[in-house]
Amino acid sequence: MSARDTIYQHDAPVTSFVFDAKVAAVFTDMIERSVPGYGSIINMISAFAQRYAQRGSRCYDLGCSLGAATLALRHGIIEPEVEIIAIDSSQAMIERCAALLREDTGQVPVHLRRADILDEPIENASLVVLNFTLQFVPLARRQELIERIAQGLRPGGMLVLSEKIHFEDAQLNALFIDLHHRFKEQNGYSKTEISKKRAAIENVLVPETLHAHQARILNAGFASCAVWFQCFNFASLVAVK
Ligand code: GEK
Repeated sequence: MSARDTIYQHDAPVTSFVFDAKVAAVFTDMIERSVPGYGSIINMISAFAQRYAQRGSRCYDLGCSLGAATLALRHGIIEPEVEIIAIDSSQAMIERCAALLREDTGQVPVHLRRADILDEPIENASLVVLNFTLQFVPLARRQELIERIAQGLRPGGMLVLSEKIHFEDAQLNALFIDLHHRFKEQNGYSKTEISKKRAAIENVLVPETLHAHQARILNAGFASCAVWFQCFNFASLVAVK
């Protein structure tokens, strides 16, 4: 069982959010209590892997954290000779992820790398997962990353992109932020914890509109793209090359 996230229960001044050892130690609890639909999205990544992982290809989990999506891929893949490349830039995440992978009995090989996903080649891919990672990539680098993913995918390959999203309509944007905060309160976070976390991720997690994501994906060379999951200001898209 994952340790409980109490990071913002303390009185220390709020500093910019980083994926350090403290966050890695409570990450599963944090993301499950903070992201509506996270469990469903992880489950469905297995279903996408079952259908889209091609024989002799690679599946990538970019920004893998503790490897929840990596494990979903690993247990969904049915084709032979597939390997998974799981990448995260946080040393603390990689260490914990490696320990969790050692406990898993899945047979698909997983290559875990500590690296910046902006520097890593994407090659011979049939399925690429960006599960709540692009939102942390500098805005100016997002297009080139999605283009490199499109280039590294085989024909018929798939990108799964999950993100916190922003709405152009100010009223709806405020409504969904409010409903998200209510979701967090229902999951045991206090109003103070919620507002401290919000301040900490300001300018670290930069959400965009669904329209901006779809336009970027299609500009990058994907043939089609659709939203397959949404709850308030959290959405997941699939794009096929
Ligand atoms: C999950 N996908 O459980 N290069 C590599 N890693 C990065 C980069 C980068 N440029 N930027 C951020 N990260 C996971 C959850 S969490 C989402 C992903 C969240 C990593 C960062 O270190 C962190 O582990 C992860 O992306 C984002 O399905 O915390 O909301």
